[in-house]
Amino acid sequence: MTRPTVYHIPVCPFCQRVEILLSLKGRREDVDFRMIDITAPRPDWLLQKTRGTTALPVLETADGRVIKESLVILRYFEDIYREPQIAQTDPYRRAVENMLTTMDRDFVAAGYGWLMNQDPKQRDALRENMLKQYAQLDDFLLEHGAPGPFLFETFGWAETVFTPFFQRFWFLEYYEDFELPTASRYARVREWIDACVAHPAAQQTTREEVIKLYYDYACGAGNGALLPGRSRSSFALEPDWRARPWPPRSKYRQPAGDTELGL
Ligand SMILES: N[C@@H](CCC(=O)N[C@@H](CS)C(=O)NCC(=O)O)C(=O)O
Repeated sequence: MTRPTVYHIPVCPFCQRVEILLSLKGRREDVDFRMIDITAPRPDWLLQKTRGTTALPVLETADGRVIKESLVILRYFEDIYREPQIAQTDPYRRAVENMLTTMDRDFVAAGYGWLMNQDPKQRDALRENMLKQYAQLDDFLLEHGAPGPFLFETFGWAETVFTPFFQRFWFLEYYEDFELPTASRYARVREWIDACVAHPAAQQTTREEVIKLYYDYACGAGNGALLPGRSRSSFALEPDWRARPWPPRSKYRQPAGDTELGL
């Protein structure tokens, strides 16, 4: 093997981070991306490479070594494709970027936790929790960031880490009627999000793809799991999502079947 290969799942936000970084570096065409169907058991050849773990992305380097975890893979590509540098080089600015990056964990958990919730009584609390996350990001950007729209002058490391999730959270608008309020306490983070999702290096997915593929997540079944009465997951590669109808927005009623979802 002479080229690195990334094993990835379509619409996986962690995998998209890698594509964004490579695009920023003008290196996307130097790396092979091999799609894995999350709705089927992982093939044996892949499990052998990962020694049994199933989470993706996984990188197989040009000399056949295996690297897991999206942030570790980003760092590896940052190190082997040195120019242009995407991470900050000044130690303090790098620390700021890293502080922001570590906030992704709670942000992601809040968004996915709300999407997967099946108890209507929990909605208000989950909305509040989500707003708290946005308020914390806003506060961080005001304290440490440039005037805007990005953390520093350009779309960089923190934007690479967060943007896939800003785009996934389109599912909260659709399935939970969530909108980030126009109040001034969210103005800085709103500006950040708008600039991130519009950036040319981050156009690997669309709102329509996210909403159609994440229908089963909205009904409580994540990672390609099958809901009762269904024979295909909304994460299936076939039929192509473009050919499917938009799913029902109501996630607290009886889930739609294969036919209604165009599966
Ligand atoms: N911490 C990991 C998370 C990766 C992850 O959760 N990937 C999901 C897809 S979005 C996955 O592979 N799920 C299937 C599985 O874990 O078997 C990373 O940053 O790479």
